[in-house]
Amino acid sequence: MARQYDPRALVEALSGGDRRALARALSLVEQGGGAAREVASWAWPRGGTGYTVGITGAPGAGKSTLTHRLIAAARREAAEVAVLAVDPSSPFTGGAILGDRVRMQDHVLDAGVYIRSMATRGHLGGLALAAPQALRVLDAAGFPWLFIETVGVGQAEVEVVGVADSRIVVVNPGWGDSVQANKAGLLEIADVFVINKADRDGVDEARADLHAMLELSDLPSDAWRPPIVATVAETDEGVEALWAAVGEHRTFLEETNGLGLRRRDRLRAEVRQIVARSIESRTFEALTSEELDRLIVEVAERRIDLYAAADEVMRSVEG
Ligand SMILES: Nc1nc2c(ncn2[C@@H]2O[C@H](COP(=O)(O)OP(=O)(O)OP(=O)(O)O)[C@@H](O)[C@H]2O)c(=O)[nH]1
Ligand SMILES: [Mg+2]
Repeated sequence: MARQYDPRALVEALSGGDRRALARALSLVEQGGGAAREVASWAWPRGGTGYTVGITGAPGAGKSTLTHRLIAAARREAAEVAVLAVDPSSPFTGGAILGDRVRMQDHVLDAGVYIRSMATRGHLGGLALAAPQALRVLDAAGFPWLFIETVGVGQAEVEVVGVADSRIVVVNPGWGDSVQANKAGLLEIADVFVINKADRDGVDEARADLHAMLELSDLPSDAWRPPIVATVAETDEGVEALWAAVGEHRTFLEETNGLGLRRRDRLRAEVRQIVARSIESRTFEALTSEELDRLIVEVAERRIDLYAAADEVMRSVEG
């Protein structure tokens, strides 16, 4: 069989509420390649109604427990929720994702909640590219709330959570945890800070750290100031306040046209990424590996320099 599932038919079915079609479409997106592209293309015009909330922070900070609580908060408003749990950098996702599944299993019998995990499959860039497309497929399925949880605090996580409209950064009590998050670039992307595990000592220290860093970041006076919310995800304490903070951020974005701008920035970055990737793959398709080897030998023997070699490669695609 040349093609097991027709992307167009899958997208039509999933936007009509067919969850099995949704699962298949997401698998195609995860696998990448031509079918992923087709699914994304068919899904795009059907999306645009969902609002994405990203949740990131260090491993074990309590992201999954919080996500599970936020699902419940959204469900109290009778809104349907889709959750994408991704682990961009760890090759050992099995355990973490399984843990998430177990933690979120309260919701498995709720037809208004759809939970999907995505693992790295060994290449980092792949997931950074696939995660936004997976969100768009979930968007096309009509979920008004889309949650994306990423594990860890590396560049890949920053990139993945960057697709979200509102971004929650989770830290734990004590000095220094938020400084780590800051180093990883999370301060810049945070719309709401959460100090989770507030049942432990050091909430004030964490709050002071965050305040100090926010002061230093020198935000313009009309910019959104990320609120700092303390939670105990285990007991649901502070979760209503967190949900309210997300709602306020959303309102702020919608009322200031920030949402449209933020989404356009994101789309611009993604289109650039796609262009860069296709130029790269086209370039190396135009060149045989023997030709490339010959060129590299010339560089290695210092007959030409690296830039000249790169120019040579570019010429092969132009010519
Ligand atoms: N004391 C305390 N423990 C918590 C709280 N929230 C979560 N935990 C515990 O912290 C551990 C990690 O919680 P998770 O929700 O799995 O954290 P996570 O950030 O999703 O973890 P990874 O996905 O593995 O990075 C679990 O044992 C939770 O029960 C809290 O508010 N207080
Ligand atoms: Mg988790």
